[in-house]
Amino acid sequence: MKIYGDVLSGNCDKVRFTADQLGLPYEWVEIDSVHGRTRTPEYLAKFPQGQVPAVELDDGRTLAQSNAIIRFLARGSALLPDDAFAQAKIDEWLFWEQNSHEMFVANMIGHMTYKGQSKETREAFRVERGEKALDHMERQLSNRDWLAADHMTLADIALFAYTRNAHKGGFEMSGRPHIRKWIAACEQQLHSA
Ligand SMILES: N[C@@H](CCC(=O)N[C@@H](CS)C(=O)NCC(=O)O)C(=O)O
Repeated sequence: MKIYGDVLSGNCDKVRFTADQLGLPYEWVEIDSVHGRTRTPEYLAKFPQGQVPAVELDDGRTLAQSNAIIRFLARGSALLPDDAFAQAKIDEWLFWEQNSHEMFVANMIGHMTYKGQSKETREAFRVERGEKALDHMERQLSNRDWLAADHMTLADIALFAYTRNAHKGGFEMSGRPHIRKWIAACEQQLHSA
């Protein structure tokens, strides 16, 4: 399998972390998404959505969208338990991540890192929605170690990717001890793979 990704992208981190955690062999193809390499005719011919991450399987089939990819890679593993309801609880987090977290937390990280803009120039509604998303996570993690099960699942990997860098988007994490504890647990688990 080839993983097309940008090392600076949290969406791509999700795929890398999942593959590494499962010990799946892959070739990493670095694509500079900030400087238009996802928009070349060659890339678009393979991946019409023009984004990373994307994967190309050994038989030539391709798949895009970080959460679709990690769901495919993790099938049959503890990261995505077989039980239908357990999977649905993980999906609940994966959809929420794209709709209510990534658009705001990741966007502000990009604003202050790739674009080099100041904290003061962040869009107010994105800051507000990002704070709300982090508050939700903090509450959810106040009485559990992992987001969707009693062990690390894809829900944790998907949310960890950008939450670990939320401070780089100007979000204050010192008052969010449960998220910080969970980040440390995710790091420990992923680094021990
Ligand atoms: N919903 C997509 C978002 C992917 C995405 O936003 N990729 C960015 C990098 S993080 C990208 O490829 N940007 C370059 C472009 O859109 O041309 C996913 O989860 O995979």
